[in-house]
This record gives sequence, structure tokens and C-alpha cells, in this order.
Amino acid sequence: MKMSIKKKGKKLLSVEQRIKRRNFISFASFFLLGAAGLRGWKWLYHSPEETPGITAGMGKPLRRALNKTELFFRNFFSNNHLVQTYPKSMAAKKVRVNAHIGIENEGFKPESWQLAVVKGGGDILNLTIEEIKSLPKTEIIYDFKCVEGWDQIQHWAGVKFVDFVSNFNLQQQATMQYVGMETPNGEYYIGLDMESALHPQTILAYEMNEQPLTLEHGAPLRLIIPVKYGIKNLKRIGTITFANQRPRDYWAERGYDYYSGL
Ligand SMILES: Nc1nc2c(c(=O)[nH]1)N[C@H]1C(S)=C(S)[C@@H](COP(=O)(O)O)O[C@H]1N2
Ligand SMILES: [Mo]
Repeated sequence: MKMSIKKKGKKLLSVEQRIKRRNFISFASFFLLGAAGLRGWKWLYHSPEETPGITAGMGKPLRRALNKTELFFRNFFSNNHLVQTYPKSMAAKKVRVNAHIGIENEGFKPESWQLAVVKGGGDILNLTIEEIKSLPKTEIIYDFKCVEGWDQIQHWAGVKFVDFVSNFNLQQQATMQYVGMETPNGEYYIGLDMESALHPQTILAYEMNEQPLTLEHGAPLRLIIPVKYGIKNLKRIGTITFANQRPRDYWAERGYDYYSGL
């Protein structure tokens, strides 16, 4: 006689039937989950890469997940989140010089330098350093951090990028998602998300320790963006552009995080 389980008078499945059934279910779910996993993996594996050259070969879905995390943190530490500042007395007297990509050419003449702001539609705004210096000056003393592992409290001054935007009527351009900046010779270039560019501590700097910027530190004009690592703090800005696509970025092309936020 077959063993069977009775409950409240109802005849339930026999033990053998139950085992058979369970085996079937686990086999079926193993197979289904496995197939789903394989499909998922194939989808990831064969997914298109992000726009080539912008981020070193990473699949779009993975990058999208990362971008979502970025967005979360970006909003979390919104514009009002300020980087810590320090008293003037703590600023380094001997400011470290780190890299020279795009600024080593001997032929550069700071006197004839002009900043080109590409407004779009063929419209370019050319500005002299005097025009930029005529805007309200902001200073900041903060801990500058390089991805290579050093940091230093430094004192910079210039015009806030957000003030620059409003003074030169670039509000329309600032509704776009990204800002690009390049050296005059185009050899070093960075891309920034607009939120970070408009952050109240982001400045176009022309002074360091209350003195005019030196060539090795990026004269006549460099970017100081305390919410980002050093790599984004472009020295000797030649061109500024606005776009809804990520502008090219020298270190992102070489595998560093495009966002490079702190
Ligand atoms: N044009 C240009 N800007 C640049 C770089 C560079 O190589 N070329 N290096 C970046 C890096 S990695 C750092 S850490 C800082 C260093 O700035 P400093 O030389 O004033 O210390 O500049 C950034 N801006
Ligand atoms: Mo750096």
C-alpha cells in the first residue's frame, strides 16, 4: 500500500509524488534561472559600449548603473554642499606643480591669449583676461586632491564660473548637461557635468596666493573645481564649450572615472 499524507481528511499527494514534483520544480527553476542568467550575461557581454573614446570600453548597461549611482550622489550632495575651507595661514607657500600636458609649448604668449567661449550656432565669444578680471573676485582656500594620492591646502582666486555665466549671458548654454574645457593647443581637455561646473566653489582662477598665476600653474586662466580631483582642474584654459553629450576628457579616455568627483 502506498503511503500517503492525510490532512483534515483531504488526501494529499503521496511522498513519492511530492518528491517527483519537487525535483521537477527545482530542475525546471534551475534550468529557467540558468537560461535567464545566461541571457542576461549575453546581453551585458554583447551590449554596446558607451560612446567610444568618452569612457574606456565599458558596456552601456554597466555604465548606466554607475551613472545612476553618480546621479544619486550628485543630488545627495547637491549644490549647497560645500567643500571644507581653511584659514589663509594654512595655505601652502610652496604650491606643488604636478603635470604639464598641453602647456609645455615654449611658443605660448600669455599677452595675446584670449578665452574662446563657444556659444553654439557658430557664435564664439572671445574674452581678454582684463574682461574676466573685471568680474567679482572670489577666493578659496581648500584641500586640493590629486588622484595620484597627494593633497595640499591651496589658496586660489578668480571668478566663480556661475558668475561668469550670468555676466556673459550664458544662461541658455548653462541649461545643457555638460561643459567642456581645453588648452589652447587642444592637448589636454576635460568634461564636467553642469551641476559641478555651476557649484558655488568652482572658479576660473587667475591668482594663487594673492599673486598672478604662474605659467606652470596654468596662467593666464585655469579651472579650480574643489568638488573634483586634480585631473579636472585644467590649467591654461583656451576654449569653453557646452553640450548635452559628454565632451571629450583626456583621463576618461585613459580609463579614469569621467565624473572624478570627491
Ligand atoms: N593643462 C593641464 N592641466 C592640468 C594637468 C595637465 O597635465 N595639463 N594636470 C592636472 C592634474 S592631474 C593635476 S593634479 C593638477 C595639478 O595642478 P598644479 O600643477 O597647479 O598642482 O592640474 C591638472 N590640470
Ligand atoms: Mo593629478
